[in-house]
Amino acid sequence: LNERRNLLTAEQFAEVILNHLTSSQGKDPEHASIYDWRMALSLALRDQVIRPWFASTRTTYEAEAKRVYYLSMEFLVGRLIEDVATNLRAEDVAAAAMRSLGQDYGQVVRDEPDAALGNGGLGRLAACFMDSLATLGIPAYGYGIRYEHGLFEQHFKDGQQIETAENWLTQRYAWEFERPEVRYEIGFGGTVEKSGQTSKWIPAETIIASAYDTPVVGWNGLWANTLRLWAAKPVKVFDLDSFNRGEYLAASELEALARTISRVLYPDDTSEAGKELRLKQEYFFTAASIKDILRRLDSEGRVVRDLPQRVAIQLNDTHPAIAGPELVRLLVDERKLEMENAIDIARGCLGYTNHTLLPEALERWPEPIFKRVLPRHLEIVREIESAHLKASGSPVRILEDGDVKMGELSFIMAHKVNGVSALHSDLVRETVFEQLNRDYPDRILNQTNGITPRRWLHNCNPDLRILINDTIGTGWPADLEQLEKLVPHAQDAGFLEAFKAVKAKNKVRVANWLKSHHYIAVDPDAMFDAQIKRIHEYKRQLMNLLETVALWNEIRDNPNADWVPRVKIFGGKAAPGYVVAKQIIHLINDVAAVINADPQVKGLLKIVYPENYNVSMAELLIPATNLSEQISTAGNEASGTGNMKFALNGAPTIGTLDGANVEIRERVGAENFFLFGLTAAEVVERRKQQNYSAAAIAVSQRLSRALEQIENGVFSPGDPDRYQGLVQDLRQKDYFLVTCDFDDYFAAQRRVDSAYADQDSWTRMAVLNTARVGWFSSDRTIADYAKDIWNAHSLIGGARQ
Ligand code: DL6
Repeated sequence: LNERRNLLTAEQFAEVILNHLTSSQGKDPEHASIYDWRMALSLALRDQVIRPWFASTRTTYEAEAKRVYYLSMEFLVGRLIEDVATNLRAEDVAAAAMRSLGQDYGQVVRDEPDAALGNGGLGRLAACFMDSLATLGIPAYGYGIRYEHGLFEQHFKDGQQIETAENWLTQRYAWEFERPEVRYEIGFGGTVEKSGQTSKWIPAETIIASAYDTPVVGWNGLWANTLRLWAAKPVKVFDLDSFNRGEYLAASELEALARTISRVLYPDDTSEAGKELRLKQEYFFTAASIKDILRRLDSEGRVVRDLPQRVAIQLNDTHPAIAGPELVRLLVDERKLEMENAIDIARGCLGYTNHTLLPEALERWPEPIFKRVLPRHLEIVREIESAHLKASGSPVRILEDGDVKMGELSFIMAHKVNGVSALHSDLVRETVFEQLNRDYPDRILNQTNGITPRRWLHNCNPDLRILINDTIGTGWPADLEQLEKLVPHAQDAGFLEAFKAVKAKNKVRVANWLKSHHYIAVDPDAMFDAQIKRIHEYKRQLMNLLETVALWNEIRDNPNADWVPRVKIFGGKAAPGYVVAKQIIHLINDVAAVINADPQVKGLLKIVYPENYNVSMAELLIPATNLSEQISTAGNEASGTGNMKFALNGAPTIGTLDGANVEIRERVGAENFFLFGLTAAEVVERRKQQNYSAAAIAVSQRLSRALEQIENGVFSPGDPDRYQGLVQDLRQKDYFLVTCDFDDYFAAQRRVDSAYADQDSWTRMAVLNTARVGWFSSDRTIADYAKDIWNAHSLIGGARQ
């Protein structure tokens, strides 16, 4: 296996880079820009992936191994240079080669734009899973959409979020290979022709799905899988007749229309977009992927009966739920199988992961839209529904109230359904799929999320990596639970000092970056307290902000008390159409402007909110953070993965018993976690009470004062009524129980202050967080999916260590 790695010396690697600079970029070193150097470096690294990539494909064919297909609307990949270099174990060689060419390796690495083909947790999880599938040597493809514009760029104008289009493809993407020969026709609309028992769909409109492949190499360069992204193209590129008539726009219309399908990532991860275009996007990439899977099966000389033995298809949420009906359609209409047999075969392949309980995020398509876009699929959904009703006697329907319910469809078409943390999976069983769980009692299982330790410790925190390597050896990136070996070192004063020094250095790095990129000065000796994630009411950035205002008041009331200096860091984007979330952003910036300008709290409290939070920003901020804010209303955060990243990098959590927080706390120890707030069961009970928010506000003088300040315009003097609506909602409704958890949260924050004041014990706590969260490696998650859902196997066995 090791022969798959083509270990070059720095001199040899420099030569490869120079070759690419001249032959691929057409530049000589004297005239090359940083972009040229980055492309040359990336292409040189990509070259090194080819050997393991080809070898992995060959091994998979020879072993006749089962393949995993991960279907996801989102892959939030981020930058790749460091990822590829370290997985190839070539980071030192690459850095030395660039140095020898007179280039600053770090600067070139940072020049790479983030591939932002995702909104948040769900998309980043998919990217971590791709890394782990390759590291474990499990044959797999990721299938998604090659969006021309990734997640929008966020700017602040007068404190308000402004969105502009993201343009990652205006530069060439170094990592991908275009596959013009891999193309499928994808239809929409039209009619269904019947002839006896057979049906044939005649689409009204057809576009082409065209493949672009990015190899994904795993740790040690032993295995590489493929991320295959589909771009939409027209069947006929250009209409010459129109052009010749002088109708220039009409001549290109076909192309523009087709390309619309893969043009933009929907910037909303929690609510069904309600757009026909979104349904078309979902069908587009799912149908292309299913055709590709069947083509590969055919090429191996297999028959469709073999599908469940050869193929595991995982649906990343309901977005690719149409995979079930599409596979059934192809099996029945084209391969002439019986309907029930086709449904069973499809179910044998499909697994479905649920990522949210929020009702607005469980997709439903109005039947008229569904029928207009996918008329044959609607018929098949009816067949699936009646087969389910007949087999189970269940009252649960897929078609209800004029909608096609994609959650129910996914559940019924999957042989396994999983939640993403223990609590979430329990709630999936007890709430959204309560009846279906009774109908199919063994179908739901839990797979707690994980994160790749390569990106989220090894690469983003180089000084901690070195300290850990020096302390327990280098086996941990492939076996993260080895971090447990750090536990005894939590008693070692020398180790604690070194650990603290790493954190201090990372904080200086962030302070310098804030100064140079955002013109904000922060004191690196203050506690860095971070809440970085999408802005959503259930995540309760508003509660964090209210606590900040209350703390500001207390500091001003008692300026001579022993305050622990804090920098509150916020980061995150709001969906462009989510009005309340955008108001929260505005308020954070307004509060920041007032507090940061107040000389009375100077040096004690500061709010920073760098714009355009993305994966790369997370990689910078997480290693520098002291306190991780995971404060969602219990029962709402399916898992969280930021919580794992912070703990791994030595930031204890202040949090509720929500999502994976529960399991993180169990592992790091209750004494190393700042718990507060209502439990999920208590949340349900509290919501049944009358006027619960008014009652909570009435007993909290601190909260009342902060709310009054906000509603009276203390933070928006030029527009004093700006936040009346926001505060009124808290007073009258407060669905996410900000007011009910506020006092307990404030008290937990003061426990944090006291704990932080004792730096030795704080650092011990931080070390124990790092040492005990190894279980949250996505390698463990993927190994469990492979065993419990996919029945897929590693083809590199123990060699990955
Ligand atoms: O499972 C990945 C991630 C979880 O960690 C988050 O807790 C959850 O909010 C997120 N869910 C979504 C919802 N998208 N949809 N549909 O992004 O998934």
